[in-house]
Amino acid sequence: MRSRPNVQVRTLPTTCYQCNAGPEMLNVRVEDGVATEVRPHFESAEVHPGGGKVCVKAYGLIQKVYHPNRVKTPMVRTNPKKGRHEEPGWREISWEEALDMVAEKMNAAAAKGALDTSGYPRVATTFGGGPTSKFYLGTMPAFFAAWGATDVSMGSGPGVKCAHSEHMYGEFWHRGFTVAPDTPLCNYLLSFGHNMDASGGVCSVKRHADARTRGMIRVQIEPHLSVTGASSSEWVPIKPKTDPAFMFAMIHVLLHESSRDRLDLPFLKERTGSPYLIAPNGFYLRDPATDKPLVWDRAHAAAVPHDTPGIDPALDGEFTLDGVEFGADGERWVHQGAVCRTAFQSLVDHVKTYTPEWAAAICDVPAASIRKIALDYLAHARIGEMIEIDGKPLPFRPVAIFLGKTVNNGWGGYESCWGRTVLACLVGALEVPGGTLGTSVQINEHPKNRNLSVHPGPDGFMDYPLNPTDKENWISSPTKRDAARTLVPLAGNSPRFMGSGPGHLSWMTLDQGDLQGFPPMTLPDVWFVYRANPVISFWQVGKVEEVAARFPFTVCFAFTDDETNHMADLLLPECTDLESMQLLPIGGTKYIEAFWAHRGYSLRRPVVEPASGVRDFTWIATELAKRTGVLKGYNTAINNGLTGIPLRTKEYNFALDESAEHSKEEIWDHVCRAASFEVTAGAASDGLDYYLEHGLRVSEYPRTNWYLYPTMVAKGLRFELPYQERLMRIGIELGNRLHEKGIAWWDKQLAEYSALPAWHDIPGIWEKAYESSFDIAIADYPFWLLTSRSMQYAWGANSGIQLIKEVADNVAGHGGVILNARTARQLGIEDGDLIEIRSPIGATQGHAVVRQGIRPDTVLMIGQFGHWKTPVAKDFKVPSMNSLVPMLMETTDNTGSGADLVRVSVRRVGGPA
Ligand SMILES: Nc1nc2c(c(=O)[nH]1)N[C@H]1C(S)=C(S)[C@@H](COP(=O)(O)OP(=O)(O)OC[C@H]3O[C@@H](n4cnc5c(=O)[nH]c(N)nc54)[C@H](O)[C@@H]3O)O[C@H]1N2
Ligand SMILES: Nc1nc2c(c(=O)[nH]1)N[C@H]1C(S)=C(S)[C@@H](COP(=O)(O)OP(=O)(O)OC[C@H]3O[C@@H](n4cnc5c(=O)[nH]c(N)nc54)[C@H](O)[C@@H]3O)O[C@H]1N2
Ligand SMILES: [Mo]
Repeated sequence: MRSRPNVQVRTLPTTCYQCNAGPEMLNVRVEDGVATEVRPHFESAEVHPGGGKVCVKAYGLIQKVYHPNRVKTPMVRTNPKKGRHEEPGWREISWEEALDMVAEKMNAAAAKGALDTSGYPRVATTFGGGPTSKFYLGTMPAFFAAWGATDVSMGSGPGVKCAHSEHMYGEFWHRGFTVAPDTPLCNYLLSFGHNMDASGGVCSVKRHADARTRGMIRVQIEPHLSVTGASSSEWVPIKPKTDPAFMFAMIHVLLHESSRDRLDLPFLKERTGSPYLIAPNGFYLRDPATDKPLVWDRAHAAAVPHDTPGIDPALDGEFTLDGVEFGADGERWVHQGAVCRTAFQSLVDHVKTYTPEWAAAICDVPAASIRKIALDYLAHARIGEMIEIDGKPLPFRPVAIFLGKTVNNGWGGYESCWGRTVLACLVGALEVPGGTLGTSVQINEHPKNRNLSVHPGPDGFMDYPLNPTDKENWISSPTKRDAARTLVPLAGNSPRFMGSGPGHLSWMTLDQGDLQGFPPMTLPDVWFVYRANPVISFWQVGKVEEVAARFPFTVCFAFTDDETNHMADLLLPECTDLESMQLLPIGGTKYIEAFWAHRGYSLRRPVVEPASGVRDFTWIATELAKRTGVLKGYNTAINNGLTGIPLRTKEYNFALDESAEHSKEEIWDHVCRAASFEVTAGAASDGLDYYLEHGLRVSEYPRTNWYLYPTMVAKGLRFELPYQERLMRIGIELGNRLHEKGIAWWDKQLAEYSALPAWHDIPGIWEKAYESSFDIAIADYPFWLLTSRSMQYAWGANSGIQLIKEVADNVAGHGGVILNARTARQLGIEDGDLIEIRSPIGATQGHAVVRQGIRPDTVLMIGQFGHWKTPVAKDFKVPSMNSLVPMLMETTDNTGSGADLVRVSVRRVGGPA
């Protein structure tokens, strides 16, 4: 860059967390107080798995801070009518007035009682962007903690659209809220619809490139050829939502077409529930003296408790035995001479008919291809080999399976997650080097190290904070609008897992009427929205838009106008990425492939003076705490660690004076001191100045912590696979509770609690749901409409930034509707033609992008657009699937999630623009 005389130039380190592949460091060049350039942060090259490089999205931050359409002062609505076609009539007001107004509404709500007549919190928040919004909220979480009952369950994009089923099953089975391959060591990777070269961020892109250079084979199995598919060894165009059948057939090949001793038998015997015996009613056969599940010990030819030392448990086989069996709700059977198979034998029998030929017809993939992939997977697993990590010998199993968000979510999510995890167990590749890893925990403690969340639970497995399903403790009336604790045992109750139940329940019932047996759905008195745009990012956005317009008092933190804050009563402009301050946890193991060999903290800091009129979140939180009378509780919450690190522990004390008001610098200085102490194991306690100068502080994070296996061995625990005895029991109990209340509308979901998931017509669920809900013939909607990530865009969050669009326009697939060349020919459509895409609930239009790289029965829209208010984005004229996907109980799975897909028709309506 040219240098000009007398210009003060500084390069300041800060942190980007625009999507959940982060956070990562960047450098910003600032000339005379103006941010002019984003640069890599090579200072962290040694610790950052991406070598300090910066993601494309970070380069948009300069235009973001100087966006001409920014909201730069609080604004109040003057038009009491709300709706797409109502102008809000924004009037500028002072921060004093705005904060007083919020506090007055909150205090008025509190005066009526924290919960409303239906038992729902009167204050609700919708924070978007996966988990990332929390890392921009400063001390707001401490404010809400001090405030009390807040409903975090009104759905926006994240949650039910987003790896939601995987979050629960992954965390249940192996503390994997998010699951990833151990890419640095993996040699053979199957990806069912995970588009990591777009969605994985810098660490992932670099790691996958390095892995492919050293010879890792990556097979991309997905209906459309994503950027990831395009750089993989092979693309397998599978039919949408049939992935479980493919994986079931792989299991068949491993169990029925190759010899048993090619599997990891010690892993199956010692680290899984495979040898457990199944009694006649489908639950474990137990020892009457200890209640422990029994296994057949080949060494002594006897049935013994699973944890008896020195035994050789049988994997295969059927035995005639005595014992007890526990069912649901305390049911107990005593057996004499009962015929019992091992869990493993049950699995073998279960997949007997799931041949590659059987799957071929379902998945529309040749049987030979499925068989070859299964055998390649097995051949690459290197069963029996060890590798040294940080001086410790660990099993080396360099094969993994990665699932994308439409595969691991909604119906088919359970089957896919189970199939993937069972395939890992068969070759001993779960939670070991080279294999499949969990990379974060949210439902369990402890976020800083997954291994600390491993505690012995029932039957030799890990414990798990299931929501109660027994008669005495079942939470019969929902505590939040998504009813997670009532309907979803696996959701747990962690404050860190925000979107834990069917987040669309509120939108659906506010629109379609109440659910029988549940209290009437209510609107919250006060609704806060931040970095979420449910009127664009959710399903059936036309309905969401109508319901959002009915909320009595909506406060939106606003960057520019957007479709959701168009319905707000108050807009509050906060300091954005380059203007705000927060200390963030960095490294360790986190979402997607952000697992590092270091862990610590990095600072997001104002690199430029904030625009006049915008305020830092920490200041906003403190002001709200004062005005609502919770300042002390707010300070206590900060001291207790609501910013991510406690200020007071047994080892140190950097606590704030709880009765006083503190500036943002003071608060973050204390947090920084605690962070320094933690990272240096007590050697340092530097505050804010250190992080302002250096940007981050990390220490080594042992790579052995990436793997749960050593902890499982040390604690003598087994992974709860393949047989889901516990899930079967809670499913029956949940059904009993709901039926006692006369609730039958969750019965389809209850059927998902099976011990061994069987194939059922998963795509057919959508087809039947549409036919029964809309009086249509599904044949009139012959195509599956899917969506896919764009690397340049963080959801819709940066769609108003010009530079991002300029880059994206150079990447194939943006800007229209991707459809297959043959399909296009049959429909008389040429590349660039204007086409209509119609689902049973509506129609939208866009330009055809004709490609070979998509199945003939599939169309695809990249990203989430369809904006009608967001500046810049509203002129894209790019359609969105979200106006076409209905919210239905039938398309909701037992975890409460759905999937981003819908059946549509396609027709030409005109030529190119
Ligand atoms: N079609 C389609 N829809 C999808 C998906 C898809 O793949 N395709 N994916 C789904 C998934 S998995 C997810 S997680 C969700 C995400 O969906 P959401 O979490 O709802 O996120 P966005 O749509 O990105 O909304 C972000 C909003 O924040 C605003 N914003 C951006 N920066 C700032 C800022 O600095 N300050 C303030 N105050 N506001 C800001 C933007 O203007 C935008 O309105 O989307 C879901 N929806
Ligand atoms: N740059 C960037 N990165 C992001 C995000 C972002 O917005 N921008 N968002 C983050 C978030 S919140 C999430 S949830 C993740 C999502 O990350 P991914 O899971 O990678 O999600 P997508 O790219 O939406 O979808 C991946 C692929 O799924 C395929 N697909 C759709 N349906 C099916 C099916 O039935 N079977 C199979 N086999 N494939 C199918 C599509 O072809 C698509 O290419 O990305 C995260 N990372
Ligand atoms: Mo997501």
